[in-house]
Order: sequence, then structure tokens, then C-alpha cells
Amino acid sequence: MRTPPPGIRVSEEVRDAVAAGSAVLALETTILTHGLPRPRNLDVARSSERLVRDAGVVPATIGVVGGEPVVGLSADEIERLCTADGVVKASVRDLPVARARGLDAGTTVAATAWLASRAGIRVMSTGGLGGVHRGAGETFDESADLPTLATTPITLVSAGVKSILDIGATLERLETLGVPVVGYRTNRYPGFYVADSGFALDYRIESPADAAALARARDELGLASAVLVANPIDVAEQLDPEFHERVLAEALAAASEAGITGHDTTPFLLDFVQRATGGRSLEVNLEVYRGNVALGAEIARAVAA
Ligand code: PSU
Ligand code: MN
Repeated sequence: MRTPPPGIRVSEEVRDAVAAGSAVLALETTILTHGLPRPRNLDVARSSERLVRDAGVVPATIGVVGGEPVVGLSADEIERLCTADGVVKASVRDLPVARARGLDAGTTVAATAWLASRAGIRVMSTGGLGGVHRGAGETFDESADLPTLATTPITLVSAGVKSILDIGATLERLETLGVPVVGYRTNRYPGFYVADSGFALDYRIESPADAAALARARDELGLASAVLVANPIDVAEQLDPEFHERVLAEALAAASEAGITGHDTTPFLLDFVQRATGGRSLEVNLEVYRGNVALGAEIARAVAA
């Protein structure tokens, strides 16, 4: 294991588990600080860690406390990020600013994956990945998740990207960046709230062992990219696709009317969809996340074996 930079704190439990080659699963915190409403966010943070532990895997929830990036937040630190005022959203470019100013922050997929990888963690779960925003041809608004995953060798379980983004463009960018995307028991790229985004995938895997074999092959080739495992929600649990289309159109119109741009876009759209669906999207969101955490834990065990 490489030694993490001095500005990153790795909890003793996570450090020991990584050193012993035990299974560890990294979890992000922007989903808690900016993606889910309070107080559900704290329930989700706690139940996710419990799910991971029950699977025999060490959870490493990652975030920034008082400017310090922490890999393996304590229960008190998780509660602080879920409840305090003034918690910001930190992608990679925000980490030095948060540190210099002593801020609390939820870390995005990009920042979380980068920190996890520095601490020697090889598997991570999230809900939805950031991607290319609609209209990015004009605005250049593409999540730092994409370029960061191109240079961060972690296996990341997600349910795809939300349809608030330009899904086709996101998949094209991942191809350009050399990031493999594999469907978990599906040939279709999932659309987060729905099992099928309408886009096909070139590759599928059938098991956690398949995911581990893919990560090993990547390592043996000396490649540094992430491996993305796209895990769809069960069709029986998904948001009704037509309803989903309608709410999405309203959300995009509202964002444009309100002049929302940049890193506020994702939280705004997610909040709009949550309110417009009367909380149904929230239940789907939680189900999606639970599924990704459970699969991530299985993959973490397969990678460690
Ligand atoms: N997509 C979701 N929920 C989220 C996010 C994305 O469905 O909470 C968060 C993730 O942390 C992701 C980040 O890494 O938003 C991407 O934000 P941006 O586009 O500003 O990079
Ligand atoms: Mn952006």
C-alpha cells in the first residue's frame, strides 16, 4: 500500500484493514450532504455502514471535517456532516480550498474515489455518477467525476447517471477517457430511477468474481482507470418511465428559468425531482443506493479474496 499524503487522515480501522488485505468499501458523502434531505441522510449513512459491516466488510465513509479529508469518518463525524450548517460540496478542485479554510464538506464521487485510492481502497459504491450535463457543448459543464475516474484505479458501483444529464454524451466521454463500463447482469446502461436508460452497453458481467477479475486484468496491464460497474434497479422497483420523463422535463425547465448553472445544477435538479414526485423518487433513490452498497460489499470481498 502506498503511504497516503500527510494531509489525509485515514482511520486506524481502515488503515489496518487495508494493510491486512481485508475487504474495504469506500462510500461518498455528497449524496448525504447535498443529495438527500435531512434527517433521512443520517439514517442512510448509518444503515449503509451497517449493511457493509453485516457483509463482513469494513466501511470507509469519506468526507472533509474542519478542512481535513478523512478516510473512515467516525460516527460523530458522519453525524456532523449530515446535520451541521455550512457543509459544502467538495470535488477534487475544492479539497485544497476546504483545507486552507477549515471547511466541512461532503465529497463527490471524484474526490471520494481519489481519497480512497490514496488510502489503498479498491472498491467504492455510490448512487448515481456525475457526468456530462445537457448543453455541455456550450457550457462545458462536465463533472470532474469523469476525468478523475480516468486516472483513479478503483472499482465503482453505481446505477448509472441520472437522466438529468446527457447520458449518451457521458458514455462517449467515458469511452474517450479509457474507462470501462460493464453492466451487472444487463446489457443496458441503467438510468438510475429506471432500469434502462435507452443506451446499450458493450460489456456485461455476471458476478462479483467477474468484477474482481476485471480489476485484476486492469492492474496487470498497468492501466490506471477505474472500472465502472453499472447496477440497475429492479424493474419492479423503478419509477414509472413515463412519469419519470414528464418530471424530468419540468425539472430542466425550472433550472433554466431559475438560471441555475455550475455545481449547483445537480443538487437543484435532484431536489426538484424529489419534490415533484412527492417523495417517490426519494424511495427509489434509497433503494438504488442500498442495492449499490450491497453489491459493492460483495465485490470488495471478491477483490480481497
Ligand atoms: N448524482 C446523483 N446524486 C448525487 C450526485 C450525483 O444522483 O448526490 C453527486 C455525486 O456526489 C457526484 C456529484 O459525484 O453529485 C457530481 O456533481 P458535479 O456534477 O458537480 O461534479
Ligand atoms: Mn459541473
